Amino acid sequence: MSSRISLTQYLVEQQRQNNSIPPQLRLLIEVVARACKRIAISVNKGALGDVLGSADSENVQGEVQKKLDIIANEVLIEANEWGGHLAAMGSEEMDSIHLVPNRFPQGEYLLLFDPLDGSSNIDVNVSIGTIFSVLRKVNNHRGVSEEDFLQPGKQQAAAGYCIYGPQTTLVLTVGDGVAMFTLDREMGSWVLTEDNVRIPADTKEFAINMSNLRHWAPPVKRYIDECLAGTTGPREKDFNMRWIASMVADVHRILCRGGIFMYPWDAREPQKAGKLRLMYEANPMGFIVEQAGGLATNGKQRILDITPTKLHERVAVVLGSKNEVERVTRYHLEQG
Ligand code: AHM
Ligand code: MG
Repeated sequence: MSSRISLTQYLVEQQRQNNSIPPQLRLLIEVVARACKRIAISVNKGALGDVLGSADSENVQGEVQKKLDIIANEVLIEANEWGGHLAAMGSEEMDSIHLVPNRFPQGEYLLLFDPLDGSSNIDVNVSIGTIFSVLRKVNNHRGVSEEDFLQPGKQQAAAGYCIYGPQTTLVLTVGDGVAMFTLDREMGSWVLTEDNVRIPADTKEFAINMSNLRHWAPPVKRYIDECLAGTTGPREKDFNMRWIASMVADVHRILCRGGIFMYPWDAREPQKAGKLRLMYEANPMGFIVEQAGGLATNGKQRILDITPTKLHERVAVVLGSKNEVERVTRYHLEQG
């Protein structure tokens, strides 16, 4: 008999051992994981399932929605609204929050997600993913508003992502380390394949969209210039570059073997934000990376300390191997 344990077993054991998972949170995570299985089926079908290409719509950020963005969003809503564990949901693909309908019991958690991250990769058969973040509803009255969601990332009760790649893998933290579960398609179950994931503190690999180089701020330019200078430069080593254009896939590589990921703000954005969204991209990824021993900042400040002012707020992101993120952050702070 195999000694591998399932997601359900893992969650029950966590609940028993250190009480880090109340029953409603356990149910929530299982439901999200089940929704990810359904999304994986659509992703895998591709052209055969008529799920590729764009829909005739735009999301709140003015991006053209892909069919799979919409399908994944619907799957997550449908799976989560009736279970009694949630009060409301927020999504990259919805302008405002989605309340649990009155006909269902209201739970004590808030769920945020990017249903299909890396949308530009859908049609070209490159890894994509689902990212999610779980907050507690801190007020006790029945109503929920967007304000209830505006909590700093350090208050997340759980976070995770599912990567649809050569394997389908669910990565999860409930604030007690990071665990990875691989989908066993024949059995239809999530199997624990890596526990206590740790990101090495040092790395020789960076991930950034180099085509934006001319727009970067000086600290980012300095960091990348030094990496590119190789063995004769100040870093005295050669660096390698990877850019998948799916944050989920880039972060997954960093969790598996270290590295630094950056999506900095650049001169085209007077707001000094970035491309990525704080509440359903940077916060969950920041939580996971920190739980694996890495760091996540916006260049100057820890991402998990930022109090959001709106649901779709954007943020600059620097995350991954501790010593490299510290270096980039130092360069920003030195610059003032
Ligand atoms: P999406 O949520 O619309 O897919 O956009 C976010 C994605 C990230 O996954 C990725 O890191 C980034 O956008 C890629 O951006 P670029 O097209 O500049 O390479
Ligand atoms: Mg995204």
